[in-house]
Amino acid sequence: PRPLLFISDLHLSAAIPHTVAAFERFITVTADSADSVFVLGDLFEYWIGDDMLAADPFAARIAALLHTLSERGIALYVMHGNRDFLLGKRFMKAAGAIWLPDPFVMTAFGTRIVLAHGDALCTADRKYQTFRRIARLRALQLLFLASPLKWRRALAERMRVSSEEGRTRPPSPLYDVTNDGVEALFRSSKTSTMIHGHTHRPAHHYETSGTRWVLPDWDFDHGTHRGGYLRVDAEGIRALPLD
Ligand code: OKV
Ligand code: MN
Repeated sequence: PRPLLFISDLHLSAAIPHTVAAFERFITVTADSADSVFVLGDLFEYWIGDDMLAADPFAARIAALLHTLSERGIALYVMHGNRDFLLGKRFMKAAGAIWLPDPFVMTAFGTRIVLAHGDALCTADRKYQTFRRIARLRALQLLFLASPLKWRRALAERMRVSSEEGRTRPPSPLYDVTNDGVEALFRSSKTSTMIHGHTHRPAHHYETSGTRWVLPDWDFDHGTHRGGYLRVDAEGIRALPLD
């Protein structure tokens, strides 16, 4: 049986062509022998509405690239991240994707696995959790989506700049998952295997209630070669670099 591949946190935009090229290679070459591809959030650097597909050639190009998966009989599942939680039905159709709620429990090769983006597990970051609760109100989303694309772009740009200003080196534990968040998800999902992204701290952890795999973020544009994916098959779960 063919493997399942998991990726997240590509943060794609036209400004990072080498990362886009690595993703193109992953979709056309690496994924060609897979059963399915799971994108666990933050495929895009930002997403301010599905009308981007008509207004932004880059967005349309990525959707068309993803659509080649379903054309080859490879299933594509897309979960929202903290940046692209406005990816909607029109995008899913253009990409040939099936939307997954966060969290989502699946069974792969006989093992129950809980999938999440990971931002909801960062419970120590109270400021972010407040933003998350507000920005996920459906009424507020509809109001935002009804405003001119130009305004939405301006707000996205301001938010991007201020979030980059707030970034710290070394990364603060405030922006990592908490033990409370992880244990609560193991308990509510009745699983002992978890896969998530978001924190940009790729690892395999043995927690109190199970095993936790953290996906890497991708960046081939800032003098770095970061990226990779998880492969799940009959042998188990394995972290792999890009070829
Ligand atoms: C998303 C983040 C930019 C982090 C706004 C309602 C409200 C949605 C929105 C606006 C911003 C998503 C949709 C974006 C996340 C950033 C920068 C940092 C840390 C509203 C619904 F409240 F304003 F009406 N947004 N965009 N960041 O540009 O994609 O998560 S975004
Ligand atoms: Mn994220």
